[in-house]
Amino acid sequence: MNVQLNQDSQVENFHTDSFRFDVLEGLKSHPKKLSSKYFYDKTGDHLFQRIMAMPDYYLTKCELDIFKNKTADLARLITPDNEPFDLIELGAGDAMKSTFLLKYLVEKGIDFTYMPIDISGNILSILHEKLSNELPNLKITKLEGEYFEMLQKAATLSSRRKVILFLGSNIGNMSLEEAESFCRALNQNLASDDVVLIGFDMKKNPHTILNAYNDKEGITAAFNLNLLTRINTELDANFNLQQFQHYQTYDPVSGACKSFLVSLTEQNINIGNDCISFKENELIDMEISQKFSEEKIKELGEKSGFRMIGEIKDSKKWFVDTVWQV
Ligand code: AVJ
Repeated sequence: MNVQLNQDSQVENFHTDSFRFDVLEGLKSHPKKLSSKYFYDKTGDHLFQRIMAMPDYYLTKCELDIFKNKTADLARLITPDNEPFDLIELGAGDAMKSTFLLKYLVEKGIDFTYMPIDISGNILSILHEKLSNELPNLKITKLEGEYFEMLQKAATLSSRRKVILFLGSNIGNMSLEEAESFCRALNQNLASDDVVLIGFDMKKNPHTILNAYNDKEGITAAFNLNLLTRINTELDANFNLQQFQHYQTYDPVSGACKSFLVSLTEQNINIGNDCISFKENELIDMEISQKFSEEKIKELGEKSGFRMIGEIKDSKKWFVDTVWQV
């Protein structure tokens, strides 16, 4: 019991140390920057649920349309011969969309193991519980940790062909350069004939995109500001949320949809023993949600060493799930 507690608190310290390091490094850069991967604490998870429920946030609805209504097409692309394989999902969360695919594959009697990867052991336990109830015949192996470490672990657990799911336009949270090195690393961590299915949000009417991220209710603003609250509680800081304002942009040429926080006054913020100064109207670069053209997606796949297998769009053609093979 003691040992267990001790290990947990060491893991806890390790997380806090890298969070503190990244926050301070980001806020000491020019322009100031925070990573959107830290948005998802308990409040952040809840706010993202509310974002997904907003009528203007079309992304989840579009990809759900694909997984619900084009399941057989998806299955045919990822398992054309119905040979046994492992289905690995990066950042599985509640697997709301992929559950439609899992159900279809189980009902067809295809031999596969679902391996959700998530950094949150808590989320994985909840997911495991939910799926064991809904699909008692589904084989599940939980992989708790970082994507690439867990991909390597998956390779040691079984030698079956791997299918990797990376859904929800999570790839959009990387700059185009980061996305390219991520895809290249993915390619290098897989074996030949393995496939990846990646969800991309496509360029479309710029108003539609901006509206998805610039809601009048201020939920997206709260989602951004919550990271300051998280820094206050976890890193002993004193951000005053009244003194920061959310600002959203979309550049239809580059496809970069970006969010910033604007400092409304000149102010000094303490973070533990460090102090960060803000000028009036100084920005913190918070998040990128990159939108893609057909050409960019093709270029990304080719540059990272994949072969195009197929793609499925939702009925509005706003979102695409693309399948690439190593
Ligand atoms: C979870 C990364 C897909 O970028 O659209 C939603 C996060 N940010 N509203 C996105 C988000 C603001 C979302 N992803």
